[in-house]
Amino acid sequence: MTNSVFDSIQNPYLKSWLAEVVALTTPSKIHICDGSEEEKAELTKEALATGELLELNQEKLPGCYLHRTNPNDVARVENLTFICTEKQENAGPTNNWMSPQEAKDKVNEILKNVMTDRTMYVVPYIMGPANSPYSLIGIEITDSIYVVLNMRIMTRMGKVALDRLGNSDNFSKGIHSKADVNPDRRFIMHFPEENLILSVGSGYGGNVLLSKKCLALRIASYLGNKEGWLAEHMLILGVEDPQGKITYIAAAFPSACGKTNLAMLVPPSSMPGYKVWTVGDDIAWMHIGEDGRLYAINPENGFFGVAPGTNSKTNPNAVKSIQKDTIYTNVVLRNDGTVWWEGHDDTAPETAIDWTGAAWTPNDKDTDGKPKKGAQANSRFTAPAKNCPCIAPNWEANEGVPISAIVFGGRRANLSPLVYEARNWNHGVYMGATMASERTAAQYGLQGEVRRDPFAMLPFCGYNMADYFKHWIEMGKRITNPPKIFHVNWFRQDKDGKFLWPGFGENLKVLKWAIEQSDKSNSTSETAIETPIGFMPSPGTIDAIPELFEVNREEWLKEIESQNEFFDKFGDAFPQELKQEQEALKQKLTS
Ligand code: GTP
Ligand code: SPV
Ligand code: MN
Repeated sequence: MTNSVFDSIQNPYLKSWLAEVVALTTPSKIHICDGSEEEKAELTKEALATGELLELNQEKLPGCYLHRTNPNDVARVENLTFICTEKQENAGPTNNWMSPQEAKDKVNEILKNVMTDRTMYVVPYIMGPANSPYSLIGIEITDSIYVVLNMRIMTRMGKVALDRLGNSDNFSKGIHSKADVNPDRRFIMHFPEENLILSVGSGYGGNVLLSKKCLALRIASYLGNKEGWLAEHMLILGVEDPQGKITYIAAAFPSACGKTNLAMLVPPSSMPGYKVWTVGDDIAWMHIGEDGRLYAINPENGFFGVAPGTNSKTNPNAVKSIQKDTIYTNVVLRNDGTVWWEGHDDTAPETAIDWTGAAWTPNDKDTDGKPKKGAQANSRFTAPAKNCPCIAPNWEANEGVPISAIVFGGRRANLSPLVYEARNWNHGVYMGATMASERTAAQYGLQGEVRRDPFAMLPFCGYNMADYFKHWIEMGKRITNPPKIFHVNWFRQDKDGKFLWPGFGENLKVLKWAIEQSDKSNSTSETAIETPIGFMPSPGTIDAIPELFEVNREEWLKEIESQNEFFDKFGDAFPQELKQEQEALKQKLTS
């Protein structure tokens, strides 16, 4: 049955692996994706026929479709995500671990004959610009058209990837099946030692677009540690100043904490002549260049962004990016065939269809009496990067862009000031390692609870995080011309729970200070003062209320205790360098 399809595949390694997966999953049909427009049209038609996609108003939103996931399947499942290394210690204390054999047995039982009545799609893809030396190739096998159409936006997919692969065996293998979308039979398994990913029982974003969190972060971070580079949960942007000089920044914030917003920032009217260019909004792969600087590429080809809160005030460039060729997931469907969500430009429609497909009005109440939301809190859009009006002209540069500043941030109602600068690389690594944030809807769990999320990588590090911290320290020794490192917090609140900082476009004022600091060989000057936690803007340098810069010594000493609860998990593997940074901070706070 499969001969003619397999004939189009020359690569012997791919051929034999496909044969294995076909024998296991016994699909009724096989489709090797070429990435063409005709293929897109054909698959879209099929998805519309089955209801997997709903057509939106093609006049107002050309090329746009809506998808609804199973209500039991609306976010990443960290509790069902595993790192399956031979030795448990290589997964470390922050990852769920399962032995590779046990994991495969579990998943293969679910994959057995799972595609009997389904088509198996083979999705070849490149992460990174098609000709970049830093790009990686993956093959995702899936039984979901939604996945294929999303991968088509999020990666360089189809013939281009097979061509680049040639006869090499150097590709990441991924198998995905929605199976019966049953949370009890849902697993996202990673085998970094084999460059293999197995995902079953889900149809949602980060669980199933295996290019993204699974390959570009979990597997890639493992490879980066082995090969001497960094795979990070970071946006990449360029700030152009009025003289036309562009400075590139990479920034790590946890999920749903403002990466897409910052990456597409529109300068406030108080900063004429400035412009922000987007290179990436979620993932950065960073290598050391010949000049000793750190260079970043965005491995992705699109944005899988949070819909709620996206409007012309918060993110006009995202709004413009999602007017065509966009797949919406779990948002409200209006009567005119357009979409809506909480925090949209338009006021709520009087009547509409909510994300579950049920009739909805903004007056509806949940069982707890609170207003019932029309869009799922983690509803998303998938949009091509080329739709973005501020996409950097060089965003696909093979060598990447040189990074002058690295910014860490979290969602902290208290404690953390608007911005502070690390004293040196290792202090910066300590700042990344001690990141914490309030939980958002991007993952299951108690919303709002503060949890430690080092480098915004807690859910995405494919190996022992103690080794990850060491890798960052080691990289610092090799980067002869390092970026400066900063920590920001857009989310500090007053006693009534009101944000103290306006955020969004205003954040550029903070980036401007960081860029100016990065240009200086010596951080203290008229524009910066030294505090126990690092350098901060001198009073008046950034136009912001003084509370945003408060450093409460008692709270910080408590923070150190909480950091230790986390650090202690790593035992002896935890790097001494970070303990020394913490000791130095403690001394400064108590002297
Ligand atoms: P992932 O795609 O999950 O990795 O997340 P992300 O970091 O790209 O998140 P995104 O930019 O979509 O942030 C979404 C949430 O952060 C929305 O609720 C925004 O309103 C909020 N947000 C972003 N920037 C700011 C800011 O400067 N201030 C405040 N108060 N909220 C912000
Ligand atoms: C995140 O949760 O950090 C995301 C969305 O970027 S997902 O791809 O679903 O992981
Ligand atoms: Mn993310």
